[in-house]
Amino acid sequence: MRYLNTNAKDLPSLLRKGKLRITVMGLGRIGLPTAALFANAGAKVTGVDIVKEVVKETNAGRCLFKDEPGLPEIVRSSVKAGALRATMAPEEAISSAHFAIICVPTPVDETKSPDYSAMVKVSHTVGKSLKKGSVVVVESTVGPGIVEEMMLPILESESGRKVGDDFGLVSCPERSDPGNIVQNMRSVPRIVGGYNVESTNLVAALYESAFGVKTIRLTSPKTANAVKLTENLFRDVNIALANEFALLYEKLGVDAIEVINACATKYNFMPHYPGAGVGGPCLPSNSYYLISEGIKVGNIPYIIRLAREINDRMPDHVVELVGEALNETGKTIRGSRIAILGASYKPNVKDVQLTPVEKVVSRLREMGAEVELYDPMFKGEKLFGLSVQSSVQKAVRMADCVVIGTAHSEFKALDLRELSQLTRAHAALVDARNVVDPSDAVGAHFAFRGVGRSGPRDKAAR
Ligand code: SAJ
Repeated sequence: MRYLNTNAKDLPSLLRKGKLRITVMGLGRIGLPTAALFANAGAKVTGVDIVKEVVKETNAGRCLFKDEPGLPEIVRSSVKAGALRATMAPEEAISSAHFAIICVPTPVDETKSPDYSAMVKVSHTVGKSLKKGSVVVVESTVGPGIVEEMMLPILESESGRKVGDDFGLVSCPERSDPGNIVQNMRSVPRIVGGYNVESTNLVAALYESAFGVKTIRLTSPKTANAVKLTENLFRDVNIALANEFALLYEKLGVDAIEVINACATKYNFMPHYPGAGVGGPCLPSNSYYLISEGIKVGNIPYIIRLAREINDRMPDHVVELVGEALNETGKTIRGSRIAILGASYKPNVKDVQLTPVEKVVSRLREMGAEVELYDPMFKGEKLFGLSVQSSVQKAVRMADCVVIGTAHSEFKALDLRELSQLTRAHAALVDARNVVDPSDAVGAHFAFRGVGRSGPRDKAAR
């Protein structure tokens, strides 16, 4: 079947001549950069989103993700050049597209089951207007088999067309690090697994020529989706192992960070670090895609499930450390004023999706603490029912305890002696993200605790 009446060899020139029409479904933190980079590469791109504000801002050349280096400029220039436009009306955009690229969210619901409702909805929408010869590309992260077993039948029944014969279907999962997405999209090799070889080769040629990246061609969408989950769950499980070492070594009086840094000198040790837990739109949910597929075939992935439990318990451990540190100063959590520095789920991004810090804040408030919050990405905004302070200094004023929840770059330059002048005397300091040097904290007369740190001790033991 010759999709698009062309082949992988001729596709790059079609792109350069501006003859390629691409429609991106979902203009979120993955969809918008995907659309903008294709437009930047010469394609005529239409972005479809259900949120009016997103469509309006995009058509005005503005980008909501200001924390994504390089993205605002590419969006502005692509819209100005007429290569990128956004709409809430999908029909025309899909029926005229050579490629329909799906970038809608796949969260988990409160029972930790994958919520594929957006995938089902977009499959119906795309199916209804699917043009003969076009190719559907799935970038969203889903369980292995969801593309073949859930999306494909909908696309066929809605379009009345046959996959393989009339249209292509390919998984090309996004592999971009929020906070570094544009650079990642232009450098990290892409995984491409199609319903057949022709569609796989075509989509591989598309990403190679538009993004300048290498591609790994795989035998099926199911395999491509398994790759995406395997790399994310590998990370989640290794973070859980680091957290388990931290909990154990704290009790044994060994500094887990010192241990991990030393292990990292060995060629086959990939360091992961303990902390307040695992947040974000990806890792806390991705495990459940595989767990649910495993349950369907009677195979429970125990390590993956246990890793989730360990990582999900880390916020409570941070609260335990706050209690311990305050006790050392003769205080308790109840009635104490606690300043939390950092709300985002990871450094230097403006994103609190499933951030462990929210659990820490609500737990401390439940226990009767007065909580102040500061995050450089959210100055002056409301988060977790609190007003985010405008500066570290304002947040820590007269605090009994300071907690570092996110390793934002700004906190790496914290002057702990200055900080101790602003807090109550001999306050507590809990580092949940390995930001400060324990001896500097002790040197500044803080009662110090850190995740994986074995309590206050002198320089020699660091
Ligand atoms: N974290 C730790 N210890 C570590 C590393 C991370 O506690 O050693 C925590 C972070 O603080 C954060 C969470 O884990 O709360 C996730 O951090 P992350 O760096 O994995 O960031 P994500 O979730 O934004 O991005 C991940 C990346 N996946 C991998 O590196 C395998 C990214 O490449 C994916 O594209 C992204 O998921 C995704 O979209 O799936």
